[in-house]
Amino acid sequence: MNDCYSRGLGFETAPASHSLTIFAAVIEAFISDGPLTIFRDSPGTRLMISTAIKFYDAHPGSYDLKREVISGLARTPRTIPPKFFYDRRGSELFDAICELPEYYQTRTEMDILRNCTAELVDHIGPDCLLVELGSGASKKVRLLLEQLRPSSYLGVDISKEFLLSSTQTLATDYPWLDVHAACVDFSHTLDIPHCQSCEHKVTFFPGSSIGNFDPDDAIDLMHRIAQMMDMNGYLLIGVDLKKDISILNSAYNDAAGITAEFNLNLLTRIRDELGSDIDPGAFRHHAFYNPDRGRIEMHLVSTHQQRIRIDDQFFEFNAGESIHTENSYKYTIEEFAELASAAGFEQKQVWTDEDGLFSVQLLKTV
Ligand code: AVJ
Repeated sequence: MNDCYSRGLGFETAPASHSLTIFAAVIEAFISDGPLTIFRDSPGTRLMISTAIKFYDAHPGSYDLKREVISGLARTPRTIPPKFFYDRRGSELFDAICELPEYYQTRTEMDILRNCTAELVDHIGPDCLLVELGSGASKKVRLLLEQLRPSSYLGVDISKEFLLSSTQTLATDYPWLDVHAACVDFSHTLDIPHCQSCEHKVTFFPGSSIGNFDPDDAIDLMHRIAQMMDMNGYLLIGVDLKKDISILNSAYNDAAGITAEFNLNLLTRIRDELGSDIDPGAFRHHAFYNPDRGRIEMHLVSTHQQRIRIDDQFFEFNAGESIHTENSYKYTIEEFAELASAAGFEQKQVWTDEDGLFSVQLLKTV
C-alpha cells in the first residue's frame, strides 16, 4: 500500500529541478486514485473508527553502514557520521539524554515553545501547512497545534515505523488536522508533498539538529528548505546558543554516563551488525567544546594500540587515536542571523530562555 505513492518514480535520482513537477504528478495520481490511507482501529470500540493519514515514501533506503564505516575509518582523521547513532538502542539512549539534568536543550526548547506560541500566531496566523523535519515522536509540535491551528501537518522523518505510528497518533488526537507523513532523508533531498493550495508554509525544525551540519552544509540545507517553500514561507528553528564552556562540556559529559553509552553504542552496532571484532570496551568517550570552531566534538578514543577487523579490512589504532563521531555547532544570535541570510532567510523574531541557553528563531524567506 505504501509503495503506490512513489511507484517507479525514481525520487532519489531525479534532478532537483524536475522533482517538484514529478511530485505534482504524484499528488494528482494520489488524488484521482483515491487516498492511500492507513487505518487504525480505535481501541475499545467495536465499530471501526479509523484515522487516515496520507503517507508518502521516498524510500530513503537503509544506510550502508558497512560502506560508510569502512570509508570513514580509512580517512584521516577517522570519522563516522552521527546518523548511525540512531538504531533502536541509540534512539532510546538519546531519549534518556533529553531527560538528563545536564542536558538543558530539550526542556529549555519546550519551555520556549510554550511561551512563544501566542506571538508566533501573530506572525503566522491560522491555516498554514506545517512541515516538521525530523518529526520523530512529534512531541514538540503538540505544543504549537492548539494555538497555531494549521490546516495541514506534514511530518518528515527517515525512520518509517516511527513516523507512521507518531503521525497516526497525531491524527487521532487532532481530528481537525489534515495529517501527512513523508519518509525522506532530508539531508539528501527535500522532495516531499507540497501543498499548492496552502497559502503559507511553515517549516518547523526543532532540537538544534541544524547543529550537526557544518555551517556550509547548514546553509545548503536551509536554502533547500526555502526552495521547498517556493521562497515564500517561514522557518521555525531551534538553535543552541554559545554559552559558558563548562555548561556545554557537562551537557555532553553527564555524570550518569548516558552520553558516553550513546557514543559507544556506535561501536556495539559495528560489532554486531558488521560482524567486526571491535571491542567497545577498548575505546572511551571523549566530548569537548572546540572554541575555535564553535562546536562540541564527540570522539571515541582508542585506549591502547590495537587492530580491528571489519570484513577483510584491518584498521590500526594507536593509543589515544580517535574516531570523530559528531559535531554540534553552537551559535550566537548574530552568527545565526548571518547564516540564515546566506540561506535566503531573515530573522523575524528570536525567543530565548532567561539564561540565554537556547533559542527558537522565526525566519522568513526574503
Ligand atoms: C540531536 C544533534 C541536537 O547535538 O546535542 C546529544 C545529539 N549528541 N548528546 C546534540 C547529541 C550527544 C544532539 N542533537
